[in-house]
Amino acid sequence: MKITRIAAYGLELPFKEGSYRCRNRTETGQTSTIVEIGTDAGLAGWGEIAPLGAFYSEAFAGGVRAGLGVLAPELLGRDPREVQRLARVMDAAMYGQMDVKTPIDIALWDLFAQAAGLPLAEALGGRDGHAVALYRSVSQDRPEVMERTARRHLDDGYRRLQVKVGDDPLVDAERLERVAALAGPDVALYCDANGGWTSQDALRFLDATRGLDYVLEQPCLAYEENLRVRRACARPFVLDESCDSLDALVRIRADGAADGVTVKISRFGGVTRARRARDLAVDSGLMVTVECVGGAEIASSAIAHMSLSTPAERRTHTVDFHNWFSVSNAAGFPDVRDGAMRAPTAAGLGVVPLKERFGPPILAFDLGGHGG
Ligand code: 0XW
Ligand code: MG
Repeated sequence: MKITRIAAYGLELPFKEGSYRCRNRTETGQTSTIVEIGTDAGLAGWGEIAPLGAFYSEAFAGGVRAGLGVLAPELLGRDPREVQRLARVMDAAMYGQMDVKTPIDIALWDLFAQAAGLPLAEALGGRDGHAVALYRSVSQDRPEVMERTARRHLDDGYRRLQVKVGDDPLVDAERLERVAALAGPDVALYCDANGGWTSQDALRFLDATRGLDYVLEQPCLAYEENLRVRRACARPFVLDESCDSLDALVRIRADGAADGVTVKISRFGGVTRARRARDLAVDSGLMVTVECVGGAEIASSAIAHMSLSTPAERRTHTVDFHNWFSVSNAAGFPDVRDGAMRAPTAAGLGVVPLKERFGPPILAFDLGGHGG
């Protein structure tokens, strides 16, 4: 099988809720870049990356799209099923830039699984269970507004809430108190600062919320600051943004720096490396959330397949990003039920991209032709 075409499309994803705020920054939507890889076998693979915003990580749509123009020519004519080799081909052509590599790598795994006649979860070693528990982020806002947002998410069936903190720790404590009082003891609560606090803020928050039951996630940005908080924290502790490489994960393991980690597919350049990080985390006795930074059904499908191929006893939860946005980019994704997400059962990602919604490609490279 040969790669004969690599095209990329742009799609704006407005938040259904109008906006989303985390780490004290508000966005009204995410800009998705969708990659299509065509082959001489008539199969096509699809991938997606939708950075949250340039404030959140070293990724933004313009950079992703410029990078795709560099990488695409490197892959034309090659066998898409050689996913490991093509990850090294991309690394040789481009140092780092994991968000650029992500949609290509996901599309290659889509093709690999299609060629094997397997859903991606099975191609990754098997589906453990049929559904993954979902959490829903409660966007950062005034405490009384977050209480109303939490009420909506609970009414929509979510039973795990991620309260966005990272602001003034005493106002954050009020945010959590209101959501906790509303949610009751049967709802799992996570307080995710996305690195918005200093260690001093985090310790003040811990002190103000001693009587509440929740998991603390990524209080500070710097790893060493999180380590100081971890040493003073008597509750379960998750690192997300600090879990940004295999080296970082090895350090988290050696330092006992967390009880769980979040493996964002785009932080690792796609399925190829995110799977390695996931497996290392599982074998290190850590709880694991596999997700990504955003996206619609194409991204959600990669998230669902990777989450379901994670051992159930080590899987925390995940996120149904496609339900955050008012625009869909693929059909055939199973409905979320009872606060849990299933993965498609058709070969590959198992969704049908709605190509007619994508408009003309923003870049396209064809084997033997010109590209750009
Ligand atoms: C909740 N998320 C998955 C959405 C944004 O990408 C940030 C991220 C998080 O872990 O907070
Ligand atoms: Mg997080």
